[in-house]
Amino acid sequence: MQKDWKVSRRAFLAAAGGTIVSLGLPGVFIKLSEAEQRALAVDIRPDGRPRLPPGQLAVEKIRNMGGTPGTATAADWSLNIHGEVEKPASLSYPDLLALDQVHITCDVHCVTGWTLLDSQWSGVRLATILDIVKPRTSGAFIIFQAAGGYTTSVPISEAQKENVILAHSFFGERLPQENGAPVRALIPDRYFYKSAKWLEGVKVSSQDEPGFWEKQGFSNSADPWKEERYQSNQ
Ligand SMILES: Nc1nc2c(c(=O)[nH]1)N[C@H]1C(S)=C(S)[C@@H](COP(=O)(O)O)O[C@H]1N2
Ligand SMILES: [Mo]
Repeated sequence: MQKDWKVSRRAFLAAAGGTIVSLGLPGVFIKLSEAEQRALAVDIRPDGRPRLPPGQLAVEKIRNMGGTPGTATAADWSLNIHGEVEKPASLSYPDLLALDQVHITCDVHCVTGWTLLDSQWSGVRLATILDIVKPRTSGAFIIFQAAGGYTTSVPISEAQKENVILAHSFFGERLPQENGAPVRALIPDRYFYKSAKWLEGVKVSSQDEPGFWEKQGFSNSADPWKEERYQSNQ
């Protein structure tokens, strides 16, 4: 896996190409890739962590990373929230829109090495939904269940953070199909494989359940700033 990572990173660098950009000094132009340009333009987050986690390169546009798409539309989508909860619930798309809406601007970090800075998402905090279903004290993990059997998980404490949302919109438009329409999870501060597209269920569980990528050796904690890409790194 380490080997694959190096190969794909090299291919990625080659694909990023080079453009002439101004660094803001009059008359001074330096040849930089767009990715390097963006990396230079940003530095430290309000929480003190570097804007670009180690080993990541910024990209200008979200990359479609594939997966088994769902077939649900906004008209027939429903989200099953179940497991270790006092009040299991099923939410329709209109139900989701009727809850408190949040608009967040955040960076997302794919484990293959790209980071999209300042992406804009709208949706509902997962914490808002958990308040409705009332997790039991035994509920320690959130298992995200998506179309085609894709799953991923985080501890419930992680899922309740303010910037963890179920997103229906991206840059002010309904989420494109390839990015997980009608609704995907968004966990900005974990590698992007923790953000399940084409979301169908949220299970509150007393036990963790290794997800689709986690079972294949990717990190379960997936912290980009600790560069937790693979299980062997932990
Ligand atoms: N259902 C589902 N969700 C998924 C995936 C997937 O294959 N299926 N891939 C994950 C990975 S590895 C990444 S990087 C992001 C990619 O999201 P994007 O295609 O919108 O860029 O989705 C994550 N969520
Ligand atoms: Mo990814």
